[in-house]
Amino acid sequence: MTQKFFSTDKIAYKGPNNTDPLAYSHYNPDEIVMGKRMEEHLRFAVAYWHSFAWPGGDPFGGKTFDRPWFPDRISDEMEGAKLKADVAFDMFTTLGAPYFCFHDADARPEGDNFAQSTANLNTIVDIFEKKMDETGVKLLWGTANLFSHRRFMSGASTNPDPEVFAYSAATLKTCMDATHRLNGENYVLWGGREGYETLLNTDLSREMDQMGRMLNMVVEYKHKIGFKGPILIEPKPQEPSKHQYDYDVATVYGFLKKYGLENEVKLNLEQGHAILAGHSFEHEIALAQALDVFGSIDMNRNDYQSGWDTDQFPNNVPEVALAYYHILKGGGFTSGGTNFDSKLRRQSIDADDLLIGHIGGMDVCARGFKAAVAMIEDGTMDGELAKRYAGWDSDHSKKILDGKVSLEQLENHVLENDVNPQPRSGRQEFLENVVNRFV
Ligand code: XLS
Ligand code: NI
Ligand code: NI
Repeated sequence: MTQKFFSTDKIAYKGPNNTDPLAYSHYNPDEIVMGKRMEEHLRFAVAYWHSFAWPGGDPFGGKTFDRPWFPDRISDEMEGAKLKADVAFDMFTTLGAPYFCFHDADARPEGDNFAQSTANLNTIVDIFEKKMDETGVKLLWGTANLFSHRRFMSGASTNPDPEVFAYSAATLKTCMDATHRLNGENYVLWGGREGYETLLNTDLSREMDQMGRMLNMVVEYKHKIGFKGPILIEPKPQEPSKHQYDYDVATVYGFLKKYGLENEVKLNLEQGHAILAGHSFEHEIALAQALDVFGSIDMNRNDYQSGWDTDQFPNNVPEVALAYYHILKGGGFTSGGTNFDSKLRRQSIDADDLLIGHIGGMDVCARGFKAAVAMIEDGTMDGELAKRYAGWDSDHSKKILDGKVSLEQLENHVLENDVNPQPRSGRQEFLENVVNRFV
């Protein structure tokens, strides 16, 4: 790189009274919390696509960002891709972000055919490998973009044309190979256009079977190449299609069960997608944990009024705190992490806006995380929960759950003991007030 892109090369932690926009006020990677460095708890990742490939368009207007690696600034697309990688790794190290995530299409130019696209990808993967070695930045997950190109307009694995299914399978293989080579810690599948607009032209049950088959092939291939990280599905209820097959955690779990994959595949949960599905983020996290399929998170919010997947940087500490509260209660991240699948607003056109967006996101997550830790260490919430269900600790109740008691026996129990349960307060306001002590 000849010219510096950002105005600084290191974002430092300056503490809660900091006013420097290019410094952290709450995210202190080295701070020990619950016996571990904060960096190891939160496992932040930068998303390659929104920060470096997205031009700032909306349905009413095109590009607002003027990046030196965009095709109108540099005619050799491969040179553009290399410059993009330079700036991307410069940003990861400037932020001190330990991880990144990418799709094939973010990183390499599309070739004239599949073989050329793959060759382009592999050239960039060589560059990534070298830069990862030099910087210590790691890959949280890789994924395939099976939704932007017009060949995928009717879906990838759910396409009515089996040759699109084949093209998608081939692309998935190349992206899994790339992720494996770069020691990616997970592999993500977001459904993209796996859904439909109208049943007038859609055979829903056939499309689900196609998708189930593809997912099984992905799992078979993962074992074949010895990829150790989990395959993660990212649920989303709509956008781009009206009805997406991966609607939410509950829907995806049903899908995994039907195709025999509930022990093979876990989930990558995005806050904005939870909101689109009419759920809170913590609901999706807690449900995935209850079903033993929690994997990783995309920590980007939606605008509550617009109803779109606006992919904004998080800025709501109480919401983020409850998300981490549940993540921590489930034991914290293993292979997963906190990926910012977030993009700038299209008027934020300066290079440093990219840094500022991520700094804010990381600070909000750090504050929320510390609040969650304080809630756990305080123990009031857990104590209240334990009290609420204490009745189930008795031997008699345990027998019920163990399947040793019938309906008739319970009738006898009620009659013999003159059982007449009295309602007890759910104490929601009290618990909300407890949460407010920490956020
Ligand atoms: C889109 C998704 C996408 C995935 C990766 O809404 O969030 O960005 O995270 O394909
Ligand atoms: Ni999204
Ligand atoms: Ni996402």
